[in-house]
This record gives sequence, structure tokens and C-alpha cells, in this order.
Amino acid sequence: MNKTMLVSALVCGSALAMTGCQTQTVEGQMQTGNPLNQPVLKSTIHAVTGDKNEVGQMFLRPVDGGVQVYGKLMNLQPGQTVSLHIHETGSCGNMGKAAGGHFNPDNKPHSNPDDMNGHAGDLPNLTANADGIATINYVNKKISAADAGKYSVNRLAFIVHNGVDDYTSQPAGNAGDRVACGIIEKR
Ligand SMILES: [Cu+2]
Repeated sequence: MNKTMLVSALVCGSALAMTGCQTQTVEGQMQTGNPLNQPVLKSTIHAVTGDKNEVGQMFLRPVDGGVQVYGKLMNLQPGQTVSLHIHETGSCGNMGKAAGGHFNPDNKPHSNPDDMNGHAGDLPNLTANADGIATINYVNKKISAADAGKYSVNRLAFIVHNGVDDYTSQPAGNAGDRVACGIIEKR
């Protein structure tokens, strides 16, 4: 991290989505909060086409009642809304199709991410700011950040779609093409 980014992170503290803090780095976010509860899983998100550029980073850590999913996506169109899910297979091959469907250990229907009767891998849509950066800071109550287990997302994959998840259509919210992918790994 360069010095400018570090200063930005310190100024902005833990206010992940605070206006004016869009330059805050995810590394900065990691340094806030309970030092005993740092992120245990990380995913570097890459485009699934072309030169497969890095387009974002996601972090996961256990918190009261669930797993905090936080990070950012870059290189979006200003104001663009995209969708993000955790998919069931830790592979980004075949333009992201190898990641399979949404992580859904209890065989539920797709829904909005706050619906406890929805897919465990459901997450909120993200909208990019004027710089094309979209952040997420969301507590998912249906997944685990443990190494293994029925609800563990270790070694699964994030998928970014280029459309808006309507939280209703089956099986995946009519979210559009898969444009980026990242394997979830232990830090
Ligand atoms: Cu998806």
C-alpha cells in the first residue's frame, strides 16, 4: 500500500460506505474493528475474459450472527449496478461457468440476501460511484468462514454478473452474464 492510500484509510476509519471515502483501500478496512477478528478468508476478483485483469477484492470474517463480507469492485461504469453471489464451486474456468450455481446448501429458492429462506450465497447488488468503484459491507447470516463444513464458503467462488439481481427470478435473479470471478481462499 502506498502512503496516500494509507492516509486515506486512517482518515476514513471503519466507515466503509462513508461518502468521500471511496478511495479507502480494503487493506485499510481490514485494519479496523476487532483485531482478534480479522478476515480469515479473501478473494481476489478477476475479469473472466480478455487478459483477466484484477477488478476487485473481497474479505470475509466471522462476526456476531454471521459472516461479514466486505470489499470493493473496480473498473465499473459510473452508476452501474452489478450483482454478486457466492457460487458453489471454487473454479473460475470457462468464463466463470465452472463456478456452477449459487451456493445453496439447504436447497432453498433464490431470494433477496436478507431472506433466511434464500440461497446462502445470495448477496446484495452493488452500485458503482463516479469513479467506477462499488463497495460492499454486508453480514451474511447463512454462511460460515470456517475451514470446512456444510455452510463454509472456503474454496468456493464469488461471481460478478453484469446485470441487476431482481432477487426474485429463479434460479439466479436474472442477473446477466458472468463478468468476473474470484476463488475464496484462506488468508
Ligand atoms: Cu451469481
